Amino acid sequence: MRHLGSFLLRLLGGLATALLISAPGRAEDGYQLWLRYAALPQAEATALSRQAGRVLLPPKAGAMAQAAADELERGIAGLSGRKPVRGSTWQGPAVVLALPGQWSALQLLDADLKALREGGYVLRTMTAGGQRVTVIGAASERGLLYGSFAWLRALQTGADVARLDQRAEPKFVWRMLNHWDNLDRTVERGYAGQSIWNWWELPDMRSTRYRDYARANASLGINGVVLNNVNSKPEVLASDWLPKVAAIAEELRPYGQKVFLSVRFSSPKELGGLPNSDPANPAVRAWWQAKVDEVYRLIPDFGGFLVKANSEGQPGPHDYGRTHAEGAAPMADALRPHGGLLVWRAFVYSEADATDRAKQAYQQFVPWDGQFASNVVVQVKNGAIDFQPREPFHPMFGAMPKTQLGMEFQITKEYLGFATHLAYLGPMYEEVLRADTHQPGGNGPATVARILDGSFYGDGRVTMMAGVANVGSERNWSGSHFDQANWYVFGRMAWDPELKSDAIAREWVQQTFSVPQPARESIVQMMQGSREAVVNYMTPLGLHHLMATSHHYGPGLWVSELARPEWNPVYYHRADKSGIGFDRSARGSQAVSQYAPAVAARWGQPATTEPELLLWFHHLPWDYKLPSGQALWPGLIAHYDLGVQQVAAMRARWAQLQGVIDPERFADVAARLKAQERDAQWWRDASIAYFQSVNGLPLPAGVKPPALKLEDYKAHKLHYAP
Ligand code: BDP
Repeated sequence: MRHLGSFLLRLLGGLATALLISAPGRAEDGYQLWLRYAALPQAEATALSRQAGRVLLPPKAGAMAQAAADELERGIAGLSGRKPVRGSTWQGPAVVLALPGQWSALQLLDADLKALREGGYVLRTMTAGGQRVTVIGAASERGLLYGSFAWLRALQTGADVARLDQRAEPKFVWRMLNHWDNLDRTVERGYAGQSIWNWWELPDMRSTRYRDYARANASLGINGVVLNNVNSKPEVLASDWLPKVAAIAEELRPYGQKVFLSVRFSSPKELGGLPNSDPANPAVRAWWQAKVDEVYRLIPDFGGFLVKANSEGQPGPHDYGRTHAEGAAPMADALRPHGGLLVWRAFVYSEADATDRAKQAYQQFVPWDGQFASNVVVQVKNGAIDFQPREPFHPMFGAMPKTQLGMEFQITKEYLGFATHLAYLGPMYEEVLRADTHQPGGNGPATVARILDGSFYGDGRVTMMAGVANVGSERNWSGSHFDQANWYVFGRMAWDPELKSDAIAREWVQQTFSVPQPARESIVQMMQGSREAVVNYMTPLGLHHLMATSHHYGPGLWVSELARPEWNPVYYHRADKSGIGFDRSARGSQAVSQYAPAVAARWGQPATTEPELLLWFHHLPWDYKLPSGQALWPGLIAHYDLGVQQVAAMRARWAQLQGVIDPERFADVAARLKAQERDAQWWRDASIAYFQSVNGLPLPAGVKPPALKLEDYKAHKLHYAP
């Protein structure tokens, strides 16, 4: 009896162990991103292999339709355990890729398909020609590609795929990634290894990663990729470099992405040997024309150029006394006959005037509204300073109705703890896109999203949303598993800026981790709060740009000795004995006046400015009463403490998932969260120590003093930070 009992116990123990081991699945390294196509539960898998045992391709399928079918095969095989048969005859249940006029059984759908915008698709389960079919239909092969990914996403996120009826279209014409990749394979602000472009080995050798990268982009609808850093080198346009670019273009083409290059304004002089690069010089115009023609001979569907001019030491039209619009003209004119786009960045600030950096882009662009050519998009960062954990929306949005403005978000987390800290950027993108600019003169609400996607103007303009990529040579692509979600959410919002960050997080989690619903929801909650945690421990209440010099990782609030005033954190927080914050109201720099009157009025007064942006717009005494009832000094400290607590809570949440998440990814995330908690504490302590040294105020009762002295925080230097 006792033997039997212990045998049973051991058996049960063994079973439990087996369950635990099998539950989290095999170790995963993250390479497959959200395209894992992990097996569905048995009943669903069987139903799927019945419904999707065949994939029907239109008779004259081109590369993008082939890529769509490849993905369907890969996905169905993974999810159902059975590889579908590819065919072109109408028999039995099937997934049908449908373009107008190509299947007689689907004639009724043709009008709907033709009406779709480029890239749009319909997903529909229906009976046609006597068969139960799943139709993935579009006006063009690009739509078939996006529709296939969308259907696979629906399968993995619990949609009722036996009764599907969806229609979707991209809201932006251009959905772009900007790589800040250098030609030597280093990546500016890259935290995921080297550049994925192995320039040295190109064009002869082509990594299989190029296709997998293109697949991931296509799954989100990304259709443009700028290959190289905005701080560009002239060599990228050299005749012996362009074949490398052409090779990448070839790899991305079947997945619907055009390549773009960042080019250096002074290329005519530096590469072409001309005496200058003055846009008014006919020889300069001719040089650009010849160069662009050469590029298009090699890459007929080349996307265009991205230019950073007169910014942070880059050459530009101001060098010749010309405006940005004048500077853009020669390149725009050269690209236009080929259908090429010129993206001109608005991230500029004066080399000479340090009054308020937040005002300078507006000053350099808005007066020239309407002067940029029809194939130019001016690319504006989400906020007026520089990719901070929180910024108000850029005042240029809505202020240049006659100019095509595009969004530039940063996906790579330069100012939010690199790939070390977990911060899901969905809520940040959403906050900016939803913001109401209150600009007059358009249709409906003037949100940033509606201004950018053109619906506010309704004039069929060229629209664009770009994200600075966080992709590199690391096996998991983004340096950390959760940073994959930032690539994902950027792409989804570039498709539709009205999508909600939590819904996107849910989708991503469901495809990325095969875990039960409560665990999924716990991960989503952790993600949703993560960016606010960073704001709390780094730059609460509207503070900004307090990061250490050059690498921007840890705190550097005390830095004051850098050559230009606006490179120093003290320029931004302006803390002294009497108060803290940057006065951008009518009493201060008047930056608020760049916003529409309703917004200027709200942000012009501390009482009507939301606490999240208070010190962005106002310099306030340390005893200023916050809406919470607390005075500013204890209120500020409370935010730092909250930030640390939020990271601790994220860690605790994650710890509960041990045994549920596969061990490899579990351990990697756990290690990063541990480092993040340490860094949050460091930010909190260093910030409190510094501000206390300035205001001389005691710590409120119950507040823990910083672990070290201010001098120790100042002395703490990071070597070789990426
Ligand atoms: C800043 C980065 C710098 C970039 C610059 C830019 O620190 O590396 O070159 O933005 O966007 O945030 O041009």
